[in-house]
Amino acid sequence: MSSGLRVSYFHSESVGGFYYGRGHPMKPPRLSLTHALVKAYGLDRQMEVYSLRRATVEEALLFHTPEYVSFLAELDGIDLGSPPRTLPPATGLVLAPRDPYSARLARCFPPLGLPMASTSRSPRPSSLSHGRQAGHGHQGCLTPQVSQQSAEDLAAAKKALEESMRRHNLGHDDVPVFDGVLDFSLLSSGGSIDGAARLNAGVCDVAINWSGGLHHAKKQAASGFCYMNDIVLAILELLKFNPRVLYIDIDVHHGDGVEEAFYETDRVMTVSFHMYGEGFFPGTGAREDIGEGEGKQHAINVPLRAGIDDRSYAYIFKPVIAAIIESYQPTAIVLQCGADSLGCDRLGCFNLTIGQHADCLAFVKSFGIPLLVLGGGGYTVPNVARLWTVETATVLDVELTNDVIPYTEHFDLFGPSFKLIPDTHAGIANLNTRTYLDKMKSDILQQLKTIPF
Ligand code: TV7
Ligand code: CA
Ligand code: ZN
Repeated sequence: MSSGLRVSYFHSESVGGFYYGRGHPMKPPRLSLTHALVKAYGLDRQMEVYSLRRATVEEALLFHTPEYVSFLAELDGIDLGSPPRTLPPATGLVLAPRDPYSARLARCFPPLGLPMASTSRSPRPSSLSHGRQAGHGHQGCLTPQVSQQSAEDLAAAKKALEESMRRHNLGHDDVPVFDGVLDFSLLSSGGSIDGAARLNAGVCDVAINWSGGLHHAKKQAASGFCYMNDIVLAILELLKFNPRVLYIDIDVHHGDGVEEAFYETDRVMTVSFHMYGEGFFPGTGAREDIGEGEGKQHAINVPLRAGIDDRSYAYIFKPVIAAIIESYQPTAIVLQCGADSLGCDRLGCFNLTIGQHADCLAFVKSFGIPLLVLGGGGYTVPNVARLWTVETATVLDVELTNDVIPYTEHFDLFGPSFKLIPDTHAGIANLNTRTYLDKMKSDILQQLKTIPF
């Protein structure tokens, strides 16, 4: 029935309780939905299930700057959403509404003991920077100290805050400062780092963290729904024991944050398949971007056009990945499984089925190299849960039949088909011609030949 592969899987219910704000396409409850389905199929009994540990600030600092992390901490320690504010109304900043799930989350957040960001000269009482304490309400009213502040001081503080927000690309629609944003990021990162550590220790063959895969975060800036780059942190952990790590990204968006982090090293090869052109986010990942310095030829970009279907995707994915593994000989692989490359995704414009997406994972797994499997994008929520459940089964070599899904408390969300594998075929034209794909394939094989291995 199952392969005997040792699989470590990371999940905590708390991660599904975060809320990016009204109308935001990134919906953490998809992680709870995925886990509910994984359990309903009994997959949790065939692997080791671990809670997400919060990455420590020290771990985060292996990639992110102290200034950025302490700014996130500072923001997360302030109850930005509930008036009366201890800060002047931050006009022009997008603040997420109160998290409806927050009451369910026990958030005990210890003081960070980090130097505060430059905005620490703002007139807030310093106790605010120590974050929320479980069981305490939000700090409601203005302290006398604050109410005595002059208008100029408040204006200066506001300006400093806005300046920091801008510098770290925070607070606009894509990357709102929501309640618990640092907590969410540390949990996601902790799962990916621990997965990497278990692979390093040789105590599992595959590690899975569906709450990871947040590939856009930069060392000192948020981007594209991502605040902390769990993938970079996990790869840094893998690099403690692995001479060469291969990163493969099948999210519909370019894996820019991971590519950038390792652009100048030959110890990590990054490969991203993504929609490219027509102003599609983030706009990077041209075929010509191949790495620099020591890292030259070690970034591989596979820019694709809208509407790519199963056949075209497999046609480019399999030979390219096989050639990369053959020539680079990675000792560990990280696969970002963003579900927004499925057909019918709310943000994506590819046309993959769940079957093909999972086949990519099966293909990568078939090389028998220690593998860290991560989540990522995915905006048609029930399909994200379906895909990552099927992919968890794929890792375990368990075949799930395409029947009505088992009953869970979320059953109603899986309508109208209620099937495990619904038709995700979008009526969108495949603009990737055979000629285009052939040229790209031969370009990439050529790129690999120029690397002296
Ligand atoms: C890994 N596309 C992340 C993918 C990040 C994509 C974008 C939105 C979007 C944001 C919203 C929203 C949205 C319907 C979609 C140029 C802009 C255009 C914000 C409206 N609805 C991952 C990021 C991408 C936020 N950003 O790879 C709140 O779409 O295209 C852009 C940038 C400026 C900002 N505006 C969009 O999958 C996890 N954002 C509704 C509410
Ligand atoms: Ca990608
Ligand atoms: Zn994406």
